Amino acid sequence: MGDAVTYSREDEIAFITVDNPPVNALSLPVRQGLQDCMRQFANDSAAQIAILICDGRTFIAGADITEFDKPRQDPWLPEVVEEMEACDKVIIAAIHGTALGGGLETAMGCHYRCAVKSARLGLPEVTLGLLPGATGTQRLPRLIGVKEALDVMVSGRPMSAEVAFERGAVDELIEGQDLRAGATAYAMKLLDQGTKPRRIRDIEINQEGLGSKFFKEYRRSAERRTRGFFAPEQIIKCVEAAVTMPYDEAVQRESELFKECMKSAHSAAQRHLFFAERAANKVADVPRETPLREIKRVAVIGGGTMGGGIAMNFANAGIPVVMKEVNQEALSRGLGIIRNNYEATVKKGRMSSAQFERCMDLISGVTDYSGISEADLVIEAVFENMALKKEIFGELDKKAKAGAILASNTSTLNIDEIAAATNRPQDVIGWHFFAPANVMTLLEIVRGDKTAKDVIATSMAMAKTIRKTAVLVRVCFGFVGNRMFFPYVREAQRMVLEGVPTQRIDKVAFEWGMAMGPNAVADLSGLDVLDKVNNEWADKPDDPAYCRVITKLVERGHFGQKTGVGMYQYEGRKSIPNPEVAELARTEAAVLEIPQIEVSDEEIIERLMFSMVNEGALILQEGIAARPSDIDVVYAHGYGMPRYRGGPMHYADAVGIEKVVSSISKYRDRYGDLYWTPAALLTKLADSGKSFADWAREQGA
Ligand code: T1G
Repeated sequence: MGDAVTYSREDEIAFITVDNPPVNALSLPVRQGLQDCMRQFANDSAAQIAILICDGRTFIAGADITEFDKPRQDPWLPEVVEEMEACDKVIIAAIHGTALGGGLETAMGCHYRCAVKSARLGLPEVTLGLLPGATGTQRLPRLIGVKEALDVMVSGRPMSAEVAFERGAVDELIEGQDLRAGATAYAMKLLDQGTKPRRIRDIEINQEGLGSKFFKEYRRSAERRTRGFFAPEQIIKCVEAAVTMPYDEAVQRESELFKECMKSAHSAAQRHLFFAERAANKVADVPRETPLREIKRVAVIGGGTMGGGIAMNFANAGIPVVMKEVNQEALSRGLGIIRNNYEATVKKGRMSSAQFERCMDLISGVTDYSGISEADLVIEAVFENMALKKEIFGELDKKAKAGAILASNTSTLNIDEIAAATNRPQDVIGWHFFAPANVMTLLEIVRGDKTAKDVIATSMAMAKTIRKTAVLVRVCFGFVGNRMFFPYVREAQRMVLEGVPTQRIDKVAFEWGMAMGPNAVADLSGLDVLDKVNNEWADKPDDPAYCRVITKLVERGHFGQKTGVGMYQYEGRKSIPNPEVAELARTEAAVLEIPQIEVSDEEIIERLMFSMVNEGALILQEGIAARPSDIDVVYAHGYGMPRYRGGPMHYADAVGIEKVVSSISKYRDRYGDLYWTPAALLTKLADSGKSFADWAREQGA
């Protein structure tokens, strides 16, 4: 392994080249190397100008996140950036791939920036619960304006090179992909023009539009978008300092606030999810080099809400997709829903008409199995009924081409049983999308006992192609997400029976950070759907109180949002408490002899979250999920759990496994063993003072 950073010179142009695969992160050797090479340039009288450039697929993608939990080692990045800027000879940053976080801060320490058009530039630290801690909060507002800089940092979304150029963050766009040649030409141009170093720290902040209310207004708009997150407010404070303080003082302020973010539980959770999402891609028994099956055409069986959303994912990725429905009327309805969805996106300006036309052209419809035989991947998305799914897979076995992947969008049913309806169980796999399927990023991929490794590898890779975060799980009722969701809803329902108002339970869950409370989610998913799933559940607990209120509401034809009445009453999208529920709960509680009790907010959270964690531990014991962090990815991407909680298993580690077990035991003492027997894994971890993260490390997961 050569030096992470090397110095070379061609005539009067010096090259400072970073080579630290996979993403040129600013690890200690890179920071040290940058400082050394910069000093070499400063002292190299033959070198008139320098180009900072990176080998590999990207410019510097930020600080090395793996170093964050280790003691600080100098040189620290802000120092390197300041020293680079202070150089009295011009340094140009030549950018390809991504210049992110500390990478863009380093580039802003340079005097000029050039980039290929495919490059992206951003400060995504907020996605890690952090802020740009190497002068980024001071430099970007000077370069592109306060509002634009705040938007980039608070959203965490990168700019394209062209937008960065328009805004002044990039000085030269390189035509074509030969960055080195383009950067060299740009350097020559600057030399010819006798260009001097331009230091961003010396640029005055453009105060235009920054009236007295600017930050107040910005805070209000940001609050709505980043509810509950710690870091966005710290970023706003840094930019406020940039506008009101001298540069060096404001940099000091940035450094203080950076430290606060770094030690926050939020950042620990969000960094955990960063690595959890990347780990979820790795399947222990499916080697990275497993050859993938080619997916050029896709078919979707069922053009309902899920089927339509699924089809859109492939059209969005430029893959032709044929959608099958039982008759023309149903097909027209399905295609109509797709068209409406796209038109709504165009209206919101998030899609051009050309893109709209392109996607619609890629989606076709049939009412028989013609066209299915050309598909490399067939996804069944019909009603949640085993007999119907088996019938369809029997048909697909006859009609689909050899080697086609046969996937089911079932959300609970047994993939092995579905696969047994074919003569090619090795080609059968579960692809569990979440509603709305064209929006939700989670894809639970369910491997059956006979699913072939290349089918698994191809499915995981295709998930990336359609911009989904895939988590591989094994077969059990409800897989990972729904299986853990059942106890969550169960406890919410039990508390309603015990006299806790529906809206209070939801308010506590919402303030804890959930996108919606359990009762509101039940109404959104459809009480009839939940009730049907409960009744199909072979291992449903023998408990008459189990989701009793839902069962009773369904008997009265109240299915939630879709009927306007459920756990809440709905006036349009507005929900108001449904007095019928409290009445129903009192009546049923009396019949079931369930005492009305006082419940604290802490107990509400404990029962909702720890019932899930306990089920999560059972899932790990059974090997349904490969690692605790996979479960966290499922909940962050599929169930509206805020990233600053890190997912249920990380949350349990943050609370402390001993605390989780002692609370579970407390509820067992009150309710008995049926639901509240701590999982063996939990007890073992508590007894050994360990966490799920420790367990995962020991498993090598
Ligand atoms: N540090 C360490 N490892 C990193 C890394 C980083 N910054 N970025 C990526 N990796 C690893 C990743 O774990 C994976 O490892 C491999 O690289 C490929 O990544 C002071 C404090 C650049 C857009 O937030 O967004 O700078 O799994 O699978 O899909 O202000 O990685 O192969 O073992 O994601 O092509 C700010 C984070 C840091 C950018 C490429 N920077 N990275 O995506 O590959 S904080 C970021 C990304 C900071 C300063 C602050 C993406 C990518 P493995 P990958 P990809």
